[in-house]
Amino acid sequence: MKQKLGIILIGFFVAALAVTTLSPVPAVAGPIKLSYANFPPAPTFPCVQMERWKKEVEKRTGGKVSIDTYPGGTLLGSKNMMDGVIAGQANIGNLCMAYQPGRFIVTNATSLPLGIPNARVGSLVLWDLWEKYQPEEFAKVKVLAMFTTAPTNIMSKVPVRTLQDIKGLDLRASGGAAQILGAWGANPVGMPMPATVEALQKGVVKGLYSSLEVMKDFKFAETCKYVTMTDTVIYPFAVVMNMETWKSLPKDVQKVMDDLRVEQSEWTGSYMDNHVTEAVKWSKETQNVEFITLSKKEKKQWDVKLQFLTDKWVENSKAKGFPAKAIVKDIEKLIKKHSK
Ligand code: DTR
Repeated sequence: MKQKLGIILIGFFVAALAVTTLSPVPAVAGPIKLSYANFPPAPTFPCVQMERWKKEVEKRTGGKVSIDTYPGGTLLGSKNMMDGVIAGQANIGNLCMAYQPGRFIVTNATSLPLGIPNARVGSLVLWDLWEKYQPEEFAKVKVLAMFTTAPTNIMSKVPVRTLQDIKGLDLRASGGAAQILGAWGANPVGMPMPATVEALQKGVVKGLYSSLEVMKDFKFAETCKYVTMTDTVIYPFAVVMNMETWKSLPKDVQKVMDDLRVEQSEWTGSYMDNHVTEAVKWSKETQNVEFITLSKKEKKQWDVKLQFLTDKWVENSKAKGFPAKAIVKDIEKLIKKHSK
């Protein structure tokens, strides 16, 4: 009897040790600690939404969960975010899917020139699209939020008023957005956002193509004194959690995170839209930036050059086995639905 009890106790001890070493959920009392990695610097929108999520989860779980945030690529960088989270180097990570166009084919379709009007609508469209298609590349993670930037514009050191002005101009962009610059005749230079600061300073690029909140958050308005309003495509983002971490969480904590998913996605879109307005005002009033609106005739010429992009994407993605036409139709329908 005594021997049996001893074996049971040893078994219990081994199991408890396994739980404490393998999972982020502690066997002893105290909050569940989770790490959350992000690639850009703390004041930028991906990190602002991260801090908001952290605060809400800590509050809504009554302190049961405590989240350590790592902005600025201190734990994982922009290109190894997804794999780092899958490998468990961080429990949670925020990634820009546009930086890996070939890996996130379905969700990156939102960055085709289909007329997403703002980040709030973009985020809701992206969420619904992801939920409908549940692409395989997310099978190893738990998706906690999906959101997009506001539409993209040209920020440059030299004025861009016509297609002639953009011809051969070195502009930084990534993913689908880079293709758009190419279609207009610019020379797209691909790099993640954090690398852009130095590239602009060193003159490697003459400007960039992004949502306009970066004029303020990265202080690009100090070097880029011209903005050409194109309001074209958005960049899609995702927040993902390591699957083992997710499975190890208590049901009530999972529920808090599940209930936050759409809310957080929409919150981030709205934050982005408001912050763009603020950054534009700041750039005009304190940095003397000129905002260039293309004439109707000029804009038409720019738009015509983008028409082939969606057809090309459909053709390529269909060849890879994706229901490409249906995806584009769904995005168009969802834009209408969420714009109401
Ligand atoms: N426009 C994309 C994504 C992006 C927009 N704002 C930020 C801020 C920080 C990191 C990425 C982004 C881009 O140009 O990379």
